[in-house]
Amino acid sequence: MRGLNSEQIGFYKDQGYLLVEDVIPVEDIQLLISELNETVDQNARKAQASGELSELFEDEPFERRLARIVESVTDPSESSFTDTLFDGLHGKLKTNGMFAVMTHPAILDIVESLIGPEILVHPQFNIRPKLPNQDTSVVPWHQDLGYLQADATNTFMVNFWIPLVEATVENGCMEVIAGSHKAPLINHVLGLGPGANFKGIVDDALPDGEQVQCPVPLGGVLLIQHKTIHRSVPNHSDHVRWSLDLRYSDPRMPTGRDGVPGFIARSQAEPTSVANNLTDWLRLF
Ligand SMILES: O=C(O)CCC(=O)C(=O)O
Repeated sequence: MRGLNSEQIGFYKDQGYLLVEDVIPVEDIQLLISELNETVDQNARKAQASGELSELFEDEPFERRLARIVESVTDPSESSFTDTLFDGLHGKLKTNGMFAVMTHPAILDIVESLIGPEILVHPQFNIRPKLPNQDTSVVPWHQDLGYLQADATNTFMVNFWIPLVEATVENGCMEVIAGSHKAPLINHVLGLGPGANFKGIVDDALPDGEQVQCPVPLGGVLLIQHKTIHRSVPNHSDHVRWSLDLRYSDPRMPTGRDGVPGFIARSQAEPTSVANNLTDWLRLF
């Protein structure tokens, strides 16, 4: 696959979202998964050493180990346990595995087919381990622009949501409101979601439009735009719904994140500006 075809581009521009299957071969996300596995292992050992965890669950696979660890402790929300266990497992992870996915040629080809050959990996990105029945990782309706400075309003962003395990309705996939990217930026209020920990849009302010559940098989991606209204549903499975959300834009346009650098992943105009590896990326900080 080299980018999106015209039918896919038409759907994405009209509906504000697009599901694309078979984008990233599973072996190409394996380095990131191995890094996460390694971090889970180290964190579990630290929690065990400090007496906060009795069993390491070493034989559990990637998608279940963290969930089993959390289930096994009496108060998993105790902050020193949470700090130890989730250290390096959420948010803006900067590793070789993350760099490899962010700069994956199949992903950049999709971006190029939408915004051309000048491509910035946007500074706003996340890795998310969404645990079973965990309120604080259920994200309420929002637009990504609601989390950015207003100068990014006219920046066309290609936002990717990429599962690291198959994402299903049961384990907490994304939902989008079709066509909602054509709405203006809607007021975002604090304290929404079942954990009251996110900024989002109250139900009464949602525009009309079909609410579409978006399961994504491993290797697939969900694309949205910065005004597409979306949320994630609760994880009622027995495993962790690991995912990444990444954004791409034209480096000449405002990112809405002043002071936080993204990095250039492709450029015809200034090829020497491209970050070729993790070291080049880290050098920007
Ligand atoms: O992964 C999730 O649960 C939510 C992701 C999200 O809201 C986003 O990428 O903006």
